[in-house]
Parts: sequence; structure tokens; C-alpha cells
Amino acid sequence: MTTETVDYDLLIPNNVGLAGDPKLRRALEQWHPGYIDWWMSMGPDGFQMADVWLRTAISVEKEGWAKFDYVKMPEYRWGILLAPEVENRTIPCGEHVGEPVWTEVPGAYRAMLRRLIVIQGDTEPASVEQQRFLGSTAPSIYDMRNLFQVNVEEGRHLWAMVYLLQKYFGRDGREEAQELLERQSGSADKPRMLGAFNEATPDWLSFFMFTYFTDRDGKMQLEALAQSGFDPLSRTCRFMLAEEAHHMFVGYTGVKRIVERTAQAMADGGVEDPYDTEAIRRLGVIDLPAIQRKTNLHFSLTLDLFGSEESTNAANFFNAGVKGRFHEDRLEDDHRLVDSTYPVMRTVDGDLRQVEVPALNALNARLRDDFIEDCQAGITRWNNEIAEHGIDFEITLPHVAFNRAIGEFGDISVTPDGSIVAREDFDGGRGDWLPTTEDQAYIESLMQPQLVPGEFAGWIAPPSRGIQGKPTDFEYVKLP
Ligand code: BYC
Ligand code: FE
Ligand code: FE
Repeated sequence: MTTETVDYDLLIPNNVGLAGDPKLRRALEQWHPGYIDWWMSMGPDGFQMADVWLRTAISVEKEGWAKFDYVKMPEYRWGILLAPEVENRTIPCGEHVGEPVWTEVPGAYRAMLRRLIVIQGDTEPASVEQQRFLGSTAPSIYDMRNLFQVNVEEGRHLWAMVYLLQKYFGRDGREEAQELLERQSGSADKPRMLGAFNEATPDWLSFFMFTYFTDRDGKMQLEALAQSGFDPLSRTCRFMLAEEAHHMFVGYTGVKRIVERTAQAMADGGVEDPYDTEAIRRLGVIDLPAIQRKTNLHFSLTLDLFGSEESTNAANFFNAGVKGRFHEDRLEDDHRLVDSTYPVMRTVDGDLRQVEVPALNALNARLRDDFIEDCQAGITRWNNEIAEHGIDFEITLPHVAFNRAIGEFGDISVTPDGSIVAREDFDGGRGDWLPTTEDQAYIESLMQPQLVPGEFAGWIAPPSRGIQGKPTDFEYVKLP
């Protein structure tokens, strides 16, 4: 039984009727200490005792679902919240299209659902692990708070998946829930499941790029899972999406403020050439070509998260009705796709060409195309910032085949503008296309903490406003 109002009396706030489900409650309460241990050892390093002005989800209504207050992160109320049930919802795609949604796991799709939920769950704590050392180099108290907000909510997203595992997958689910706390980002023997979640997030530009691009993969995947015929998964993902918007906001505004500061410093310092790295770095800001190289890296790593462009797994997920397309319920076609085609890019005779393939096999490519479109809007606004300062430079998304490890382009070398080249030529161009050790050393040299409320590090502009009506110089984090 689920309710609109959230029960805050239990250890685990929830709207899934936990008080009346002792078996599930016991399973989750047994998992809880391990989670806290994980949070203390792998969560934000050095700030667990700070009072952070955080948003906590307290309802699942469209408006007013969150409250803001000072919280010590280990005391954050990680809850289990499902979006309200949609009356008479039906399975939106595949061979069961139009049938009532499932409220229990269909036996035939149990393995498939379990795998999707585990993969989704695995990314959430992974990102917290990747970001755990960033607090100590925060460019402001405002940014520090945003980092921790993202971190506690990724923690809640882990809870969301663990709820599904414990409630619907019995013993297997409990084992998977345990393993979600055991794998570790970047670990040699127990790494996280997907590539990008084992990469480092060594500096704040990377953090903003990660939240711009990789959290947006989160959005796209959650949108696709929100279309699931397994209704508890759908409702869980729908509520996660409400939180996800802020993560992408942090990334979008973060990069925008860096670009703005660079453009401003160049204009003030009379540096016109965006490639005059030395002069620009002397101003203490990040040159636009280095920002482009970080864009190239994070975009290409994130594209790998969509899997192979042509995938029978993806076709099976869709056919079964366990994972839909982006906005499946708003698309107008037969939602079965047995006879339709979709254009994907392939390497044909040493060239990159669009080829029509069966639409069912191209669902990863399609979601990735939707993702790329979603990425572009913010980049256009970054570029406006550059143009407004009279600087001749545009940040662009590299070609989809650039720097890829998974799928059709995984074993060829392609330049950012889409030419297939020999491995040696790619290695020769690498320093122009991907962050170099000098870029990294320079960026890391800028990462000095700025802990005075209202003050911002010199390489990033202040935000145009604070959080939830508070001023930008509000004490968003009170250090102990
Ligand atoms: N790395 O048919 P294929 C988020 C595996 S982010 C390593 O091409 P499929 C968040 C694949 O598992 C969103 N392995 O792909 C963001 C398969 O293995 P098996 C996370 C990879 O299965 C920021 C094999 O290769 N959610 O929430 O159609 C902060 C062939 O697979 C990779 C999801 O991803 C890779 N990159 O699609 C916090 C949604 N790619 O089965 C959070 C759930 C593929 O042969 N996951 N493989 O052993 C899925 O929908 C699918 O698993 C994928 C892959 C889209 C990831
Ligand atoms: Fe998440
Ligand atoms: Fe996120």
C-alpha cells in the first residue's frame, strides 16, 4: 500500500506502507547500518559533521515536495518515495502493450528486471565515491552545499533501488543489495559495473561536466525506466527524476559560471586570442580550449553508457515492456516497432554512414540521440556567454564516434569532427582533443578552497542567485 503523505515516524521515511510490512522493514533495517558504514567511509570526506543546508524530500506532490534545513549528512533522512500511482496505467510498449501494468514482478522477466535495477543502483553510490574528495577544494560554500545535495540524493537513489530489490526479489534481492555496498568505483577487484563510474572526478570542472553529461544519462535512463510496465519501478524512477533536475542544474550553471569568468577575465585583461593559453592561465582562469577538452572527455565517456547502438538486450527489454523509449507514452506509433526502422551510424567500407536498421534493435542508439539533443541546449547558452564577451570561440559536442570504448566505434579511432584516422594519428592529436597532464595540473592548481560565505574562487563567477530564495552569501555549510 502506498500513500501520498510520507510516514516520517520510522527510521526510514517512506510512502510505501513500511510500518505495515514487517518483513520488508526488517530487511531494510538490517541493510541500514551497512549503508551508514558505507556513507561514513566512502561518502564526502572530511565534512560529515558539518551542518549543511539541505533539501529533503518529504512528500511526492508536484509542488512542495521538499523542505530545506540544516542537516548533518549522516543524519539525512534517506527515504523511500514513489510517485503517485497513475490510475488504470497500462504497459506502454512491447508485446504486452495496453495490458494493465504489473504490480508484482512477472516471472518471465525477473532476471531482466533484476539486472536493470542492479545496474541503475550501482551507478548511484559510484558517483558519491567518485566525488568524495571534492568538498575540501570547493570554490565556495554555495558550491560545496550543491555537491553535498547531489551526494545525499544519489544516496537516496541507491535506497530507491535497494527498496525494489528487497521488496520484490527475495533472497537474491538481499544479496544484490549487499553487493551494491561492496563494489567500489575504480577498484581493481570489485569495480562498479559501468565504465564511466570507475573514472576519477579529480576537480570541480570535472564534477560540473559529470553532472551536466553523466547525470543526464541518469535522466534519460530513468525516463526510459519510468516507462516500465513494472509499475513500482516506474513510480520509483518518476520520483527520482524530480531530484535529478537539480543535479543537471548544478552541472549546467557550474560550467556556465566557469565560462563566464574566463570570458570576463579575458575581456578585462585584453586577451583576445582564446588559444593564448599562457596569457589566459596567467589570469588565473581556465582557458576555453581546456574546457572543450573536458567536454570531449565527459561527453564520450557518457555516450558509452548507452551500450551498443544495436542491441538485442535493448530489444528484449522493450518487447517485454520493462523499459520504454524516452517519452514512450507521448510518442505516436504502434509502440511495438516490429516493422519499423531507425537510422544508426555504422562504419561501412572505412566510412561512417547512416544505415536504416530494425527499430527494435536500435533503441540504445535512439535514446542516445535523444540524449545528445538534450545536451545541446545548455551548450548553446554557454556559447552565448562567450559571444557576449566578444570572444571568437564555440564549445561543440564532438562526433558520436570520437573516443569511444563501447559499441560500433569501440575499436576505431575517430577525430572530434568525425574522420576515421589511424591509431597513431589519433594518439598524435590526443593532446588537442582530450585533457592533457598539463591541463590537469593547471586545473588542480586552481582548486583552492574558498570557505567564506559569499566569496568565490577566482576561476568561477558567482551564481546569479542562491538556493531556495536564500542570498548567495548565505552560510550554506556551517563547518564544525
Ligand atoms: N560499461 O547490449 P549492450 C545514473 C555491457 S546513470 C560496461 O550493448 P544493453 C547516474 C552490458 O551490460 C544511468 N559494460 O547494452 C548518473 C552487456 O553486458 P552483458 C544508469 C557495458 O544491455 C550520474 C553488454 O555490455 N542506468 O543513473 O542494451 C550519477 C552488451 O550490452 C557498458 C542505466 O544504465 C558500459 N558502458 O545496455 C548517478 C539503466 N555498456 O549483459 C547516477 C539500466 C554496455 O552481456 N541499464 N555494457 O553481461 C541499462 O538499461 C543497460 O544495462 C545499459 C546497457 C543501457 C547500461
Ligand atoms: Fe541518481
Ligand atoms: Fe543524479
